[in-house]
Amino acid sequence: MNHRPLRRAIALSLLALLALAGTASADRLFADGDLVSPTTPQGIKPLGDVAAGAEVSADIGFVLTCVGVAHVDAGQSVVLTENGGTQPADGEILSVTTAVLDPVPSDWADDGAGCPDPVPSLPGGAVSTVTLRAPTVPGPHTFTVAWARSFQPAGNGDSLALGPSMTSINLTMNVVGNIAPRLVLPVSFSVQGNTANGWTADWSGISATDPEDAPDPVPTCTPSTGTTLHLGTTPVSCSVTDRGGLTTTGGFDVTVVDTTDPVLAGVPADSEVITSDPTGTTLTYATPTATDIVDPSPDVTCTPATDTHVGTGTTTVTCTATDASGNSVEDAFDVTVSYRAPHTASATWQDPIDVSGNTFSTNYGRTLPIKVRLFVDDAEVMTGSASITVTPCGGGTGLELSPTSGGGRWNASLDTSLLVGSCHTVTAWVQGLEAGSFRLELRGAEPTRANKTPATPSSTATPASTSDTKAGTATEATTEQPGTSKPDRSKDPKPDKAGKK
Ligand SMILES: [Ca+2]
Ligand SMILES: [Ca+2]
Ligand SMILES: [Ca+2]
Repeated sequence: MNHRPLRRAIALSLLALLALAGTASADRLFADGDLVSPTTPQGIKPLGDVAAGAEVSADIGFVLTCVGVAHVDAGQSVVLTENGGTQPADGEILSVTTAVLDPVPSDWADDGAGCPDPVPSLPGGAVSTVTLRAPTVPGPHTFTVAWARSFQPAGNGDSLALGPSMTSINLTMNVVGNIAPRLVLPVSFSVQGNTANGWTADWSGISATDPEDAPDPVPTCTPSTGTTLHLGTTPVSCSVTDRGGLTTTGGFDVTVVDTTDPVLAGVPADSEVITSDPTGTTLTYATPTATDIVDPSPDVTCTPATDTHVGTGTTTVTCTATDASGNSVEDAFDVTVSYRAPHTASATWQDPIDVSGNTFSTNYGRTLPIKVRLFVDDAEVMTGSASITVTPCGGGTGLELSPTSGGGRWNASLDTSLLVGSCHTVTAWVQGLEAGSFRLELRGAEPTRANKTPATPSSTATPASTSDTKAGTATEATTEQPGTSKPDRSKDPKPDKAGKK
């Protein structure tokens, strides 16, 4: 830029100062008009240290001083508008706003008249905002900003009202080199786990500032945001680099903890079990499950465990879920075991079967009527399921007869000619229980004669191994369910136990 305006501005500023020194000399030396100058002392505005290339603004105020014999008219305002200036290499005057000074009061000097004593001056009451971009070269720099003057409204002799002086200012600054960005990091902290195996890293609170960069540079951290930090302490390293290439690093520790209990689910309700085993029963239950925010598979243990034999009475089963951090939760349920005696069945064989010594003998080939009374828990049974099986004493294929009830007993007919061999066991069954049996010996039978096709082949419904079963009683080995109908024990008569061994 040319240096002439600047030099002239300085010169005129000095003249203005002289003018302010005394009315007499001003009147004598200048027939010029009033003076508009910045309020800043000596026309210099120091801006201090400024980052290289940074934008910096300053508000400039003005004062109107009465000089000479040409004046701003009463009621007129002076309007100051941007009018160039000079800037150091690599710097720039970005903007200068317009300032409209307060109107001149009625007691200001009239055109053609000298200024009164003391010389009046008028603070402008308006400011012009100057925005500069600092050079990038470090060191002291000076900008000069000038304003053009005009009047609002137009008045008398406006071209002479302000004389030849310029309204300008020098702005000085000291450019410092690029300043490193500043990281905004948290101090080391502990946090509750919020996901499986740890805590999801969230660095949304981490930022950086930089005096030169707009917007501010964005820091990055390792591990990155979104990473799962496992239980324990993880060091986090962050860095940020500004557009000038300066990097700032920092770090902090994150300690992830889990102090939250797991949650048990599926704990069985209290229950009651009836058993025919006087020593109790075997506990059977589904082990509960557990979930936990951090531990994907917390341990679950229950005491006593399922498949444990427990006695009669109430057993409290306590289940505990424990996560990997040792947090645990407990729940319990009761199992009440009651003993109930097993069912027993008995049979009373009737004429013509004469069981003496548990053996009945008859001639081979005879069709033998079998009549039997059946009892369960001493109560006579006349309906439901009953059967009679006939099996060879030495084992092998036998017969099954389906008796029908009638005449106060169960009746079946056994054609002994269908039997192979001379010795058989005849067994009566009721409600799945073995009620009684006797040994049938067939006189005249051929122990080794060829097999005959049985009139009624044994079916799969035939209870197994009847030959080794004690006659007269049977027990249910399995646990009963509550509500099983029980025989009416009040019914008479008491059965004859002849069929029992
Ligand atoms: Ca005038
Ligand atoms: Ca910087
Ligand atoms: Ca937990």
